[in-house]
Amino acid sequence: MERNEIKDKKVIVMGAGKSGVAAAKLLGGVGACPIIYDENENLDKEALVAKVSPVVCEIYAGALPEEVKAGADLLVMSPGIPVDTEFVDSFKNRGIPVWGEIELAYQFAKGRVVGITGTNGKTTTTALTGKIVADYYGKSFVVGNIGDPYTDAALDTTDKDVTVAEISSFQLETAVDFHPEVSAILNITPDHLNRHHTMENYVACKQDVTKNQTKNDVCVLNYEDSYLNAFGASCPARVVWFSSKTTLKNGFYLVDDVIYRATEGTSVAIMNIHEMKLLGTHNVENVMAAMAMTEALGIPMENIVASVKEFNAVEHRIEYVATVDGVDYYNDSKGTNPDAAIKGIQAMNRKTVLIGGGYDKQNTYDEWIESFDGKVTYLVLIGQTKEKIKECANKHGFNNVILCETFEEAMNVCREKAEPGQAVLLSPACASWGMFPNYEVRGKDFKRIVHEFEAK
Ligand code: UMA
Repeated sequence: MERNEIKDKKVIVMGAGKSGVAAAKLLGGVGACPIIYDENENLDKEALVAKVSPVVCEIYAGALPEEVKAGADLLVMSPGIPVDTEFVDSFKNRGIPVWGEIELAYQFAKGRVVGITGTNGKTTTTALTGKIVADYYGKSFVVGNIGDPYTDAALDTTDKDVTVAEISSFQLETAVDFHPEVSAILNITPDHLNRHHTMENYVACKQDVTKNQTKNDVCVLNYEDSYLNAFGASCPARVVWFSSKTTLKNGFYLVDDVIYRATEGTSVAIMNIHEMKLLGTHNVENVMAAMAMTEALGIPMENIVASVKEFNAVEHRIEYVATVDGVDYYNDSKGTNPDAAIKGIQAMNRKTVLIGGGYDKQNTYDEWIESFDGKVTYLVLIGQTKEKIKECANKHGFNNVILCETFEEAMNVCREKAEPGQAVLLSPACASWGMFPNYEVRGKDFKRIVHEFEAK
């Protein structure tokens, strides 16, 4: 299917969340006939009609009639819906193209594209890269997994624009022609294995951000990540490395709190990390990746550094909320896997009561528990994984574990257990699903309750 063939075509949009709504609107805007299908039989169709308005769509919830399926010319998938299913195969087997929402946007978007993936740090790096681009060019489109669908912005982009897209492994699974001029893979640690089944599949998905790149393009990679270090040799794009541990001959690296840019063995000091507002070595890595990407776009280093100095932490990422009764509350709801949650603990410089648990993505929690390092006084657990994590904590000799049925109950327990001078940290190492629609709602709920504590 070519973009100029889409007019009057029947396109099934699977999923009625953010991505599905935006995809249907784009399709309506280019003259196609979107048909939204969501497996939730209790879908609020009226609310959906209002969201896609003025575009008019057929809507199916719970089941899709065979004749509608048979008449489709294209299937557009929302990222949260698995693609290794009989439903998706039935389209592929008939030669019907299957695109992800990102691919649909890419087909209609103009200008230069930056694609950022990795297990952790994507959102901070994407927001920072978007800021550097906007500060220099006066404008940037910041889209994708960060929360604003690419299809919402695609038709507004022009040849002069730069789009900075955070791309998850789910979104890469259904990318076809998606071709960023500059890409980055920040790190790869186990996550979403319930969807991708094996680590091998997950790593391959992440590397696919480069699959349409050539040596005229740039891919920014983390030198310290063993998967990425190995991938460098076969990466189809020109690689720019960054490292927080090794002095590189080429690339960006950190020594004694200073970021350097090395070219053929000659190094130039770029900035002292105390000049930035972000905390933690993982954030220095994110900054180096953003520097490498924006340098590749042609932005002068002095402009890049000025933007980095101004940039603040993003919401839900080790975000300070308030101090109540001498206890500091931090929202790290974006800590949706053990590796991200380890960064949350590492950033705490005092005794901490920790809220963990949530949806089971079949991760293991040993390294997370080991990272507590005497800092965590109580582990307050919620959600589907609470028993599994408790067992793991006990195995590692950590017994101050409290299980709670609701989030409110967990918050009250934290308030009771935390002493003045200590911290309460929401950094659950799990997705929010099952208790919340997404991590943002979980983080906002945390902040709401903290502010209620404040008011009492
Ligand atoms: N649905 C089905 N069948 C299923 C699963 C879901 O019909 O098997 C339906 C649900 O009933 C619901 C809709 O699909 O109505 C939800 O679609 P979705 O899960 O793709 O969610 P969206 O609201 O479209 O949000 C998606 C991303 N969600 C996921 O990847 C799970 C958002 O990333 C992203 O911000 C948004 O598109 C805009 O591009 C969130 C996320 O959790 C933040 N991402 C994961 C992560 O960061 O770890 C990858």
